[in-house]
Amino acid sequence: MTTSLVKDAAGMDKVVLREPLGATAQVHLYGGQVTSWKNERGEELLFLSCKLLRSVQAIFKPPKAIRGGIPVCFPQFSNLGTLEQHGFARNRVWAIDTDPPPILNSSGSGSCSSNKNSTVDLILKSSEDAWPHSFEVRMRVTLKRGGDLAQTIRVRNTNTDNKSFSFTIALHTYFSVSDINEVRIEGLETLEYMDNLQQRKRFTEQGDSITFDGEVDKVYLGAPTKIAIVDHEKKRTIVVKKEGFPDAVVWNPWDKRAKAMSDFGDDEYLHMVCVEPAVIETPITLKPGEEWRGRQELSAVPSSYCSGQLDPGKVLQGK
Ligand code: TA6
Repeated sequence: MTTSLVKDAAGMDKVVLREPLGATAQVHLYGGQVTSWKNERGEELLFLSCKLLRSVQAIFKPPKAIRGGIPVCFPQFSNLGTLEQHGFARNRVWAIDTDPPPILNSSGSGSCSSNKNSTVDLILKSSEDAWPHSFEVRMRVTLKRGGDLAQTIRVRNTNTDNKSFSFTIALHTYFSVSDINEVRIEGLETLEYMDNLQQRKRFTEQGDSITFDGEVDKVYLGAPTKIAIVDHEKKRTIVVKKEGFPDAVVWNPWDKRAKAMSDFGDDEYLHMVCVEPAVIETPITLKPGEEWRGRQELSAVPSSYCSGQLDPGKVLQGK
């Protein structure tokens, strides 16, 4: 298991995590953003815009956010407030947290990072942000033996007066897919959702798995702890497990919106889908000294109906 701090082509600091079977992950300090997650065969599982990859210097200029990977939307999701779109955490430089407090598991005992995993701890502290609160956001990114990627994020209210604060938050994960027309999402059937393309009007999702034939921008409420992204062509299913995030966002900009985004290739909508654990409907409120915690764990498993291998439905039922 190795963890190393290096510079990328634009001279930006990033941490590279490696596990013995060959899987890797990269986390940029800028935005505290996971920007790569590869399986043991070196296949990239996250989407990062080629526009960015082709000309890092040209496109990637702070305070612009990195288009792809796992941006952290905090303390505001989308335009749900007075701050900039998706808050400021994704365009701040995070620091390496050299002395993170243990992450207490449900039995209250600490779970330090084990040597079976490759881990990095990052921290974002309040500074001259447009947000009148003192806070600490800690994030642990872990590449597990075998290649699963886990992300635990903790928000603490460190106000010294008795002021509480509220926030919305999302891990805005961009997954790489073979062809969006061949992808379906399982686990969100029959759920209530807010449609961001219709002024957040509420609807109920149809009973079948979600497929794509146009722009999608939905916030699923009370989403289950497991969601599966089935990529037929790649015979691969990504399982997203989440804790502490009641909602889940599904987004694909499709063609028109893709053309309108300067940091996104016109056809790149075909090769990505965002599935984002989130807290949107009911913001979190923390009193001074209080802490909120959320977690996502991503695993990529081979799937193919014809071979009788993984049946996403069974996965979601934990079978
Ligand atoms: O998560 C979906 C969403 O909120 C969409 O509405 C779309 O705006 C997307 O995020 C990307 O936002 P960005 O600010 O990164 O362009």
